[in-house]
Amino acid sequence: MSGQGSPDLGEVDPAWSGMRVAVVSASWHTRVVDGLRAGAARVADRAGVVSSEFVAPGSFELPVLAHHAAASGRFDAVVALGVVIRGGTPHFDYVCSAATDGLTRVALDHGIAVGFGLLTCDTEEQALDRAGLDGSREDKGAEAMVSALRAARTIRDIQAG
Ligand code: DLZ
Repeated sequence: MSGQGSPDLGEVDPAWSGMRVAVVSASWHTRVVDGLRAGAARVADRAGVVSSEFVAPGSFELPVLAHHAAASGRFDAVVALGVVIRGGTPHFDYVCSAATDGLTRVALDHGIAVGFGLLTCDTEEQALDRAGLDGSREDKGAEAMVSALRAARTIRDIQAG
């Protein structure tokens, strides 16, 4: 997938102010994940969003943390951040699909917006290029936060009728 057509990360909707977001992030590849977390936090700060951070051991555990965040009823949205880098075994495919399917399930089972900030890359260079760091071409942590807030806002509109 290319980054073309991604949302305008500078655009902040005043309606996002006061929204509560759980940010769940994995602990692998800390330089990249720290970049994703910083990107998400930049958007949250600009938008006046209250974010709470929860750390998972690895990306495989992101869905269960997202599930409990959603089930707590304390949050309007969840943002999941992690990086999985392909190795020499099929492990990559299992972790990626478990995390992706699990996060999708959380979104649908709880009817909550889940921002998908899980990078699935062949190399660490590809991940760094998407981590919102100095010299990165893309900022996937910020994109995941913007997407979660937009979806959460639209869910509110749908529910309000
Ligand atoms: C085991 C594993 C491997 C090989 N690679 C990654 C990775 O690139 N990114 C990541 O977030 N987690 C990785 N993990 C850890 C799994 O997600 C999980 O935490 C462990 O299998 C323990 O359940």
